[in-house]
Amino acid sequence: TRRLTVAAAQLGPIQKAEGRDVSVGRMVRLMEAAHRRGVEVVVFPELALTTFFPRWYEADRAAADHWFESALPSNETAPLFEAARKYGIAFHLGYAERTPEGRRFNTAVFVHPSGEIVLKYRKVHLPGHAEYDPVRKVQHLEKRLFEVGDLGFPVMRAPVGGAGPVNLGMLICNDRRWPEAWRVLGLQSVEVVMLGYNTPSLNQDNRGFEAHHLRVLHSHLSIQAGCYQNATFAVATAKAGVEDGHELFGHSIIVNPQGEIMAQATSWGDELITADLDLDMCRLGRETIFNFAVHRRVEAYGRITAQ
Ligand code: CDT
Repeated sequence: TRRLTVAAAQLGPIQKAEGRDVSVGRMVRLMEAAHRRGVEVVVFPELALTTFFPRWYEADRAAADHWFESALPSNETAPLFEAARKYGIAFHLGYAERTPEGRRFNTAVFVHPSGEIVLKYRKVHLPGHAEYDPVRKVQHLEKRLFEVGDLGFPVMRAPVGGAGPVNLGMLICNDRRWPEAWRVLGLQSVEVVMLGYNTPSLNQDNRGFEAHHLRVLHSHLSIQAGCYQNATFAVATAKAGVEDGHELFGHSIIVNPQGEIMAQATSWGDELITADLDLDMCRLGRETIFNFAVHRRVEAYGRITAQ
């Protein structure tokens, strides 16, 4: 059997005034804990290095540039790469990317223990709005701060830990609510989806219908369905707790291809949850009910990609 030990490294809140030295220090401690538990892959959240800054409006877009990374590793993020090398652990990191051409993306990378960036993904489903919204108590300015990802939904077959080559894919936060995104990964026989998120406990647009207690349900429902319908594992890692008065719900999970939750975070702080994945478990769905080559009916799906 092909086995892989993975961790979701949930991060508690990062306040607006806190620098990357604080977040990176906490992340290195989580990697140390991962090493003690025999973990081979650590998954950090979306935009893991800073507070969830799309809640803060800046009339001048360039005034938000200090939240972005123009190089990876940088002096500030180098300790993550050093810990990966020291412990032989691969890691997934969500961060705000500013390219040499000045383009901005909400990005995630998968880094081999050697420090090589093996896979990069840029968030496709950007939620929120582009202009200041006076009706909202909290802004969600991803459409202002980021371009729509231009890399599609890549899956990379890469050697990881003792499992040998594994089909790896990524989603970022709001992407998890979109079955099309999961299916594009499933069509590439993804085996482990790495997914970071920052999700407010309160939906500012709820119109009285999305009660507080349904927020976690909707997150888990999406991830569990995505895993089951595409015969994949997922490691879904939250940023959690209260950032400058704004609550993120946490509840990081690791899910198997049957859609079952294998591990779940129970705190709103820094917390490592782990699971031993038997990757051969992906074969059941892929070879039977979700054997896409046999059962998919693309001739009936035209509306999915029509504009
Ligand atoms: N970060 C992120 O994508 N969060 C969204 C919140 C949507 S509310 C505008 C999410 O789907 O969890």
